[in-house]
Amino acid sequence: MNHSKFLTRCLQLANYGRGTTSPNPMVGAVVVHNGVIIGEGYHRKAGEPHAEVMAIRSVENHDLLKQSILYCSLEPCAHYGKTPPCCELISSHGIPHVVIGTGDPHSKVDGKGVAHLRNHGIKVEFAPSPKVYRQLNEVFWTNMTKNRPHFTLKWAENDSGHIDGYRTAEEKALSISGPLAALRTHQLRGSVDGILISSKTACFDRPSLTTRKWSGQSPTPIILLSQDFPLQREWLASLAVQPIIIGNKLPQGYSGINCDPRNLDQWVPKLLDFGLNHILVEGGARILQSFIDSNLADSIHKYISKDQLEDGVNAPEAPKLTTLAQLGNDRYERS
Ligand code: AOF
Ligand code: ZN
Repeated sequence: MNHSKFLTRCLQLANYGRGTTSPNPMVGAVVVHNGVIIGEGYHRKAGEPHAEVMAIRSVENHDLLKQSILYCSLEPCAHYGKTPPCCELISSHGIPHVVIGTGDPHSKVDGKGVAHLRNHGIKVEFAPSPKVYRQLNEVFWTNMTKNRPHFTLKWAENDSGHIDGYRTAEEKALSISGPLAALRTHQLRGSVDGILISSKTACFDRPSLTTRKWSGQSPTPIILLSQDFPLQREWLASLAVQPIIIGNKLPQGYSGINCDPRNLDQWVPKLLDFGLNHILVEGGARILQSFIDSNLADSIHKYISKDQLEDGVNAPEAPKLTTLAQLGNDRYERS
């Protein structure tokens, strides 16, 4: 039996849940009888049925389940979360054979789903490599295995390696990347839960931090408070989404985490409590560098324009990136 095409179908199905499953992973499942797909399903939203449940429910003749193979992109769960364990549903239907893309890193599952199936005499096989099934849910993976949000870093620099000129808060920021890069950035903003900047960037640029140029929700602003750059109430009040502030003296009426923002260990894991599973770090340079140096840069998106500047604020030093595309005049690189 060629498992790969059915596992690929699981990935396609899982992708239908993109953008709506968080904090849960995207998962797809397929029921195959004598080489023919007789049921399909995917996980649509946290709190709603899992992919395996949807796939089994979609099979018209349940008698066929006893001679079918169930394919799923993620190990069937073994715990009562918002929904009951999928592994029990599978064994109760007498499905004799299950093929899985990758194990589930959730501490309440992590092999227990597979153990339940094998203990019930079910043959369990895995995809030859778990890589693509993990990549599909990289945010979930970071959340589960590192107990912190997944961080995507983004900046634009020019050909001389500067992200800005030297300037005062009254002077406008140097415009570096073009309109296509801006579209991509807004697409990214529409796919994350939070967007993180320093209070220096807030004071200098007064950014709106919204998803204006793409569809999707605007992320929650997360602002790292530096004593040298107090936040202006007017700017805070202008934000489309109520921000979360990290710092020693939180402004009245705003929630956040009371701590020294330079100690990343103190506040980074706590962001999960605010439902911030995926965070876009947009600057400035010092914050971006501290995320890279602390091994928190899970993904980097960088735009490089053709302009040169004699002197200015140095861009962060990034690990080697891969060129993905030319977006107008900007080279788009990613880790
Ligand atoms: C599966 N199939 O389609 C998904 C799974 O609160 P619950 O009950 O929805 O459980 C959420 C956890 O279940 C989630 O953290 C992950 O470990 C697993 N997700 N498992 O068998 C699915 N979405
Ligand atoms: Zn499940």
